[in-house]
Amino acid sequence: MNDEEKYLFDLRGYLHVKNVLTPAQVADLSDRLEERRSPGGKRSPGRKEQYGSDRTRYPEGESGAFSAKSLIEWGGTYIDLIDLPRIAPYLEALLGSKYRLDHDYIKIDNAASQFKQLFLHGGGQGAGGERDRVGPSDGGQCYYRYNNGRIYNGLVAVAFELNTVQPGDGGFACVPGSHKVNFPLPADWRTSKTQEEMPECVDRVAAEAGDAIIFTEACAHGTVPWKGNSERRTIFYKYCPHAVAWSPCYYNADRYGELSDNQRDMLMPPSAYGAHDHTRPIWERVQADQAELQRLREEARASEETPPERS
Ligand SMILES: O=C(O)CCC(=O)C(=O)O
Repeated sequence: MNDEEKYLFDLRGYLHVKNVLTPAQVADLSDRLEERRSPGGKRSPGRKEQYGSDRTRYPEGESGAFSAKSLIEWGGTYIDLIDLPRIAPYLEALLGSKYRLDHDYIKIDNAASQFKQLFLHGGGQGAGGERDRVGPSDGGQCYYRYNNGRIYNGLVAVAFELNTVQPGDGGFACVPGSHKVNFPLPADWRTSKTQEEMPECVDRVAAEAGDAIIFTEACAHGTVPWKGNSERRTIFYKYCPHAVAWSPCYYNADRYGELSDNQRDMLMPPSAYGAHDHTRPIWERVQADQAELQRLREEARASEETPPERS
């Protein structure tokens, strides 16, 4: 992260980083999404499409802690995104040397989302206050600070665009500088039903396919009602300091095939040590126990589903 980028991030609370993904990476991410998205090629307009490990979604009937859905299960470039060499220096500058991936998801905007209103959340030293969706029980967790030459953040999002978002289409927007503001967002500005209603202080960010928008969740932000002719498909990977967790469920690094040591470390559950000789063996054992539990559950479910043989 160079000095200009540090200046801009500190000033605005977000950074637009161009050409992060190659066309081949965009194509791979896109193909893997579409494979899962449209059984039989049919899309149901108006249906809420959500994929990934959003903070409060669990597969039914499972214990949430180690079994939340994740885009990482989709393999290929979804695994590479955990620790992209182009993005890692930004995360290190914004979060410190040991940070963890907390959750991931994809957001799709199209004609069906044109009536979804902009809901600005986060922002300010208390990150939006007690009614805020980012941290409803303690908004202050979603902090942005600068101290003794270092930047500190409670949660940093990396949004990877799979489609080009033209000016005026919609997509990511924020109130630049609101990560440092001392007053709550005026109530009338929190929601806007249309683009025309949006307060002037909101910045909309147009981006090309393959670009990334890195933002602190402490900056008031949201999604602009969609007006584009095509779709916006955006992948979010959200990172936090190693001792912090936003999602109530953790990744189980044993579930996603081959990962690098760094990727495994970044999927570790939170602890004061982060990925460390003290914590690694403990979590590896917990993950192995969870995998065994899951195997036993699947076995039990399969035997319940097998109809008894006729005598
Ligand atoms: O659509 C966007 O880029 C904003 C997403 C958002 O509000 C969030 O990640 O909290």
